[in-house]
Amino acid sequence: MTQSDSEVHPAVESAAEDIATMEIRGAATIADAAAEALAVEAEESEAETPAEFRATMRAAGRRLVETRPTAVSLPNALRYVLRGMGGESVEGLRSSILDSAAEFRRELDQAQDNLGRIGANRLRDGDTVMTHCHSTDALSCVEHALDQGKEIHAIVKETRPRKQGHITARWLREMDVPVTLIVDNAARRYLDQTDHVLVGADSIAADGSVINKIGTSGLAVNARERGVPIMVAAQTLKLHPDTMTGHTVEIEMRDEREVLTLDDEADIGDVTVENPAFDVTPPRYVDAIVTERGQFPPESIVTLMRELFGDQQGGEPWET
Ligand code: RUB
Repeated sequence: MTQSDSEVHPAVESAAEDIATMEIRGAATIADAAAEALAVEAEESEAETPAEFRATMRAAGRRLVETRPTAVSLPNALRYVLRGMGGESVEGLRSSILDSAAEFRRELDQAQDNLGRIGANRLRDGDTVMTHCHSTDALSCVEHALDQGKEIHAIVKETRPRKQGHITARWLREMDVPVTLIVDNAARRYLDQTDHVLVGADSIAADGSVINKIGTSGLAVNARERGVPIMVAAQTLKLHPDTMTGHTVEIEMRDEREVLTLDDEADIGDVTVENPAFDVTPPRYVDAIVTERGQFPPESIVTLMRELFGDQQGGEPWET
């Protein structure tokens, strides 16, 4: 059977489902899963002509890109892999996708490692970090600080409504870091015992704004008021190219049932529930954005963006 333009491989469908339902979550992990799904699509495509193969890959890209709107790592991953597609034959096209997906995934790992080494230099022996949500980039900084022989403590925010803080707490405990788990509303009180607020990012805008899990901006404002530095660990995959030309980052609104169960609603009565998944922290509340290319004051991140995206023109590689 030949796959039509609208059909995608079951592995792509399943990755898309998992991303949409947050079985796969966190910007870097989503990017990795998307690249892997494109590789499976290429490997197992039954396309008979180069045109058919290209159409199949574009359809896979479209299916994946529509899953979640805020983390730019997803379209950036798809762009990287699909722009690497080249060749005259189906076999040539297939191997170009497999090569670019493998290269992307290798670089993702490497970038996180390099970022962690740089971020760790900001942490001193005996420091306490406060975390929000679950960021593999942020945890890479802690891991490297431990490798440098530093003792690190963590105050972990629960992060309602999906409690990604529990995942962070588990990872930190696996690294033997002492963890104090707090509800989100307790954060301000515990800032007095915190040396660094350490968070990740789903997208970084050209003006240095940080888009991350809902609650990051309130935490940053409180931390600034208490004089606690705010460090954002975000590999360059999180830089949002469209914001260089004035576009804003779409904030995902999620299902009200993440906030209010049917039973709770029956008890309370009819209420409107708003459930934004992310918020925007203005650059003035951020001390440093740590990337694999070094650490940057947020206002200067646009220079790095010009260097990385300056020559990218034209439409999206998943569009027909
Ligand atoms: C995850 C989240 C993370 C960033 C960075 O949100 O906001 O802080 O994605 O993660 P969700 P990483 O759980 O809704 O996907 O550093 O791992 O890329």
